[in-house]
Amino acid sequence: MASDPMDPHGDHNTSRSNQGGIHAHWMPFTSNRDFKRAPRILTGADGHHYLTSDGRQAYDAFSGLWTTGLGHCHPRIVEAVSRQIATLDYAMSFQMGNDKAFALAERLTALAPAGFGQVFFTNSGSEAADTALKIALAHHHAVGDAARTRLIGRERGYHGVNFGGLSVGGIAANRKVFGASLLPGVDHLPHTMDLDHTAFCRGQPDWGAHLADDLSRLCALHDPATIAAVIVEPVAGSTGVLPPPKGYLERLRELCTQHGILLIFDEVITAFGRVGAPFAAERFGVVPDIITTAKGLTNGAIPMGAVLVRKEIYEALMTGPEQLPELFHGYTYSGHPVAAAAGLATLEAYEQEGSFAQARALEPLFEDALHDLADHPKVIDVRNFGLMGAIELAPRWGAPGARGLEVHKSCFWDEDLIVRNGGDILQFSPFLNAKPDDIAMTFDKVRRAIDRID
Ligand code: PXG
Repeated sequence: MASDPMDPHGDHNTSRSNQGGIHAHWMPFTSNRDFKRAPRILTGADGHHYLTSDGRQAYDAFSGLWTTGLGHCHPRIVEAVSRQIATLDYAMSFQMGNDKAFALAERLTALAPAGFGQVFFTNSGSEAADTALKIALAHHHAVGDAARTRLIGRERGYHGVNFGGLSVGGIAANRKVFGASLLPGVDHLPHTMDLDHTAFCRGQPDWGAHLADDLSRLCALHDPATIAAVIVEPVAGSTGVLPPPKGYLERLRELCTQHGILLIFDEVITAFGRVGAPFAAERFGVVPDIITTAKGLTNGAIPMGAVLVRKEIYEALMTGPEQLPELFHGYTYSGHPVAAAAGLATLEAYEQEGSFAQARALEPLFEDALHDLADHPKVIDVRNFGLMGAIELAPRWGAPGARGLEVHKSCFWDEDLIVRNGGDILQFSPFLNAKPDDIAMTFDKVRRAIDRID
């Protein structure tokens, strides 16, 4: 066994659970005991590759965690962050401001669909979800509609892990332990996947727009005058890429408008080129009232999230005594100058490199390469939209999630490839500027890895 626990090369099947160096870190969304037997540790990155602790270059087929569309250690972002941290490392965000946060907010609203006038900064997508829900409630309160307190999410939805986002989220494994402590007054729309109708669909399925009509049922059940907001991901991401059925988002928008319900798009994944446009709202031609985002806002380099709101929402809240905050909400690090500098450099890079158009042009090639795996006997579905893709494996009998994790590990150890698995669903998030050959190489490697496991 290698003596250095950070260098697992060559003996990754052996137990190292008693060694020093890897115990203290309780890893998020990770099978800790399994991981610590053979840690997969990254120590560097450059462009489209990571450096592993055992000295290998691994191709990143997940762009960080849907975060890093421009590639790792982008020179423009590295430079902006380095300069900013040496100029203004931190500035109080309450009753004070910093120049970079204002500049980023202006730039972000200019990129957003028409009518979005303000941005509230957070540090993550989870905080953005909870902030958006609170803004929706505060808005109704401010306009004299305080009975609207109910929040509607969707089955299989993911809006982070804080109590608000978790409550409207619909991934059972994330919720079940927290039971009665989730928010009251929350209901869920059905998710939009049914393999009988949608399996191996390329892009948006033709089937499923009618599932948006379930909002009418919830309105009838709860009284629409009690519903504050509906929150959905335009393309559900972490549940394993569920593109919206054709006409679905349009129908949801219609129903929300009809009943005075605010529509929130969680664009933590789908913004900044991931679906070939600045925001999925633009790609689908459906404009919500509130947009949350994070990840690609800073190319993943510094944590930051944001909530964009339509002008009327902000304006409705600009009431009350002028010496007091209009919204009693905020984070110590809201609009952090270093994160804002990273955000500005990222948005400049997207513009200068034409990243959104670049991503859009890659879609057909990515779709073809992904769907090449459709014939594999262990594959039960392939789904995609924009540069988001998923391959769903048939679970091994009695061991759900085992195949997915084994493919992830085999890609890492045997193929020098980083692939994300959520249970038995493999997820793909190519760089906005991925090379066509690398997309082809990715799926050759994935096929070999799927072949290799039982
Ligand atoms: N909303 C959406 C739509 C997300 O995808 C969050 C909120 C939460 O963001 P933070 O920054 O608080 O993590 C996310 C995060 C996956 C995966 O495997 C995706 C996320 C998180 C963990 C795993 O696809 N997205």
